[in-house]
Amino acid sequence: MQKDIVPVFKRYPQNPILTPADLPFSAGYYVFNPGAVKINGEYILLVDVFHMEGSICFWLARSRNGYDFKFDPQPVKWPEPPSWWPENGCYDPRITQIGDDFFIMYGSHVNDLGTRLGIVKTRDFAEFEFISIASEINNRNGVLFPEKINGMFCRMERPFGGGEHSPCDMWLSYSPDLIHWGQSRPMMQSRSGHFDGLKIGGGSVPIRVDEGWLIIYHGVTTCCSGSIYSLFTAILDADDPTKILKRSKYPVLFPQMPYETSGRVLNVVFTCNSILEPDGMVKIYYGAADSCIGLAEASLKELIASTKTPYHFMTGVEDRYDSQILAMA
Ligand code: BMA
Repeated sequence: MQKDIVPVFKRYPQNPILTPADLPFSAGYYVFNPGAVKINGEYILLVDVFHMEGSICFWLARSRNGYDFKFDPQPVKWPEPPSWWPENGCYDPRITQIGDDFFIMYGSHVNDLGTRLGIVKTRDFAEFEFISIASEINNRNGVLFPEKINGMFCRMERPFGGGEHSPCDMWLSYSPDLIHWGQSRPMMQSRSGHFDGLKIGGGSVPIRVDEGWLIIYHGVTTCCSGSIYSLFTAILDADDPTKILKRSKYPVLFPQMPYETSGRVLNVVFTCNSILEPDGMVKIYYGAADSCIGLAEASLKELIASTKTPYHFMTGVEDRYDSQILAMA
């Protein structure tokens, strides 16, 4: 029996929308995994640029229509980290607006020491203020919720302890001040036998919907030639986001196009953002093969409708819903 699985996100036909050739000079080999916001009609991407010195810095790209982007002439003037954490790489920014402030939670890397979650604040994307190195062990995929929950800042995170491939599941932590973090709880696990069977991590900033919080996260599986990074959705309880109400069974986007299947890292689609438009469409500006940036769109309604599989903490998934199987032959 053949099942035809159609991903919910539809790619922009002119993808990729940004490649290294769009940089103002040949500073970077690869551009990928941007954070994104829309402010007063302007789309701003904070882009990972993998440069010739072998580390990653941030560069802004801007657009008035959400499709045609232009890089700024220079990279971002990123703030100095504390002397005890001599950051020599920053990547995968998630940008959360709270009031007039934009908080950027990102992977802060120090050679030989590892990766922590860093937090930087801006109001205008011109001046950036360092807030904290906000994790004690290796941690990535930190995503700050856009509202306080039970009076506290709240983040999804993916601590990974020792090695890169130690169990990689999603946790949730709270903070009164964005500096001290705690009340950490496990939140969501990888699902063996699925395309998110090896590791998972937060992607976009959660979107508040009637049922709770909709998130787009990445899930990894392996095959003989390495890892495959796809995107999935889940709906979390509004007041206790460690409660996963539903999860998409199949990826809402998975690597299929040549610019996603080949590049610096093969078979990767990875998002750090989503933009909800007034007409109910959701845009994601996703990293493709850690090399360039694609745009894909889906309606919020469809994303919610396709997030159907009930999820039971530690016992896995009731595997009954074939909501995304559109045709069977
Ligand atoms: C993850 C992060 C991402 C990257 C992905 C695929 O662990 O490092 O920045 O896009 O791997 O290589």
